[in-house]
Amino acid sequence: MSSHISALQQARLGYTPKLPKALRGGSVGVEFGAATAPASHQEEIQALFPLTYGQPLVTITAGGNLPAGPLKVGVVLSGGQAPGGHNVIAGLFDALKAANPDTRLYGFLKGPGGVIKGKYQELTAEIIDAYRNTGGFNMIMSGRDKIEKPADLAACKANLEAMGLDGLVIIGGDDSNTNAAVLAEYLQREGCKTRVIGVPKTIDGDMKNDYIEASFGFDTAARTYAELIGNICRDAQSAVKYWHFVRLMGRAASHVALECALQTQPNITLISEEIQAKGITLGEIVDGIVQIIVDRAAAGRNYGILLVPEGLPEFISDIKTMIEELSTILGTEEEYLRGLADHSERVQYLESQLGDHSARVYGSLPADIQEVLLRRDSHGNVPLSQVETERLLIDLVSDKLRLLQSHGQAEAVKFSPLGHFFGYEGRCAYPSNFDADYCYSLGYAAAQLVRAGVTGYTANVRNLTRNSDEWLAGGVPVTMMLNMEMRKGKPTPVIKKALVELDSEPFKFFAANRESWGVEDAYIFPGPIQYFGPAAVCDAPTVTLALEKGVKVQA
Ligand code: FBP
Repeated sequence: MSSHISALQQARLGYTPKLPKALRGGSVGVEFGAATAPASHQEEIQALFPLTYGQPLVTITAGGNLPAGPLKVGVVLSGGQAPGGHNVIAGLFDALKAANPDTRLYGFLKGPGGVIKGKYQELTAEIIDAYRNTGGFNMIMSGRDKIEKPADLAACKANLEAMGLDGLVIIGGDDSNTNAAVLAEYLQREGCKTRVIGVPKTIDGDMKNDYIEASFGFDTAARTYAELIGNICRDAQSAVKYWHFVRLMGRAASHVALECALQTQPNITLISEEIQAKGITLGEIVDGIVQIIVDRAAAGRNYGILLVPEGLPEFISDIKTMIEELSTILGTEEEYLRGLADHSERVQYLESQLGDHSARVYGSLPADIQEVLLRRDSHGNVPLSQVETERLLIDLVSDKLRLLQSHGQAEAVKFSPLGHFFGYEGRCAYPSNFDADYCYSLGYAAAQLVRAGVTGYTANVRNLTRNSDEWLAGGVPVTMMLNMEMRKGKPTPVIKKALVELDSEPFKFFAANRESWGVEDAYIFPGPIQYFGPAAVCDAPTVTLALEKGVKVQA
């Protein structure tokens, strides 16, 4: 790391994250609740996780006496970056060292692949101190490998045993926490002493349920994008000549787009889950956008802001079907396709293999999007962050407006569109105070779960809309959050992704207000994240979390 650091980084290194009361004292204990079960597929899940199924919820309490012997613990960052990851590691380190200064913490390098390959580094106070309250995962880096195949599980076990690890903390999203459960069960079955604890991470905000109120990183990422969107709203109002189409990261769920809409009140926000629920087609989406553009032009406003979630393509029924058909073709013929001479040969071949409607949908897309749709990541997902949906919408809206104008309609419209994508910009921002505190507390909680000797749990911290004094820390058994879903044609246990619910308070609030945000300018300008200052400016939770917890919010 460079020896020259910014003034803000210097100041943030000295920030002391807030901890829940129960985690602050010298001695802590755990309380076990009643046995748990997943909401569905109980028998299948029990059969797959006979040893870790049904474990009780854990609450961490002040004043207990968890074992204080020296431990060896590993930590790994998995998947996409999310602000606050370094604070999870710092919280873990501080809690372990507070319990016993001889405990040692090891960071596996470049994600779960580091556990499989046995690549790690001991994390000392000197290393940790340089990363406190900073964004990014660069302390030990991340990766998207999955610990899943029998050979990978066996390699992990061999490495964990060789290192003599008592615990492994996996910081990741729904897939990585599912993997943590698979590894926990496997290690227990094999008689390996390493217990596995997950920590809920993802800027997408889709790892949440009754026990996990938010995934870390969502707060900071959404605020970073909201600042930029607010700035663009102000620019649009000043220049009065551009329509900005902004795509926002979030592989599947639209939580990021919804939160940004709630923070900034732009003219149009598409919510994928609503589009899917109502079976809205791409043509209908375009018509809806054009209508607002025409109405604003009639009111003398040839400018505006539209937010589109990254995950949208997979929520439009005909595109979703087409992507599924492509996945099936890729499953058996990827090599043949890659061997074809060029793009047009690939398109020709695919059009002959896809169903009629899917072939038409695929054929209608721009060449660069057609190519991205042929890629898959290690989890079998289309890399949607590379699909320029905002540009596709701009093209389709422009075509529609031209058509209307050729019929003498929409004459007041002057449409000058600009496209933006806000994604990677938000994933490594300095964590907001909320994320800095939340992550540090999660790390602290994970350490107590390792000390308590439990395995197959995700650390949780609840009561997040209250003062951090009142936050409650503990652990939720991963098996309790699992359900069975079809993955690569096979029923597979996975943590259910939390999508935007149309009957949730955040969506209802948005739906009740969006009409007035369309034609009028009701923009809100949140400005940059503030790290020092009054709590109302620096420590507030997201609007999504506030509404979910019944806190009153003003439009
Ligand atoms: P995680 O689910 O691993 O946290 O990653 C989320 C995400 O940031 C998505 O929003 C985005 O689609 C994806 O990662 C991008 O992946 P990559 O970092 O591999 O380009």
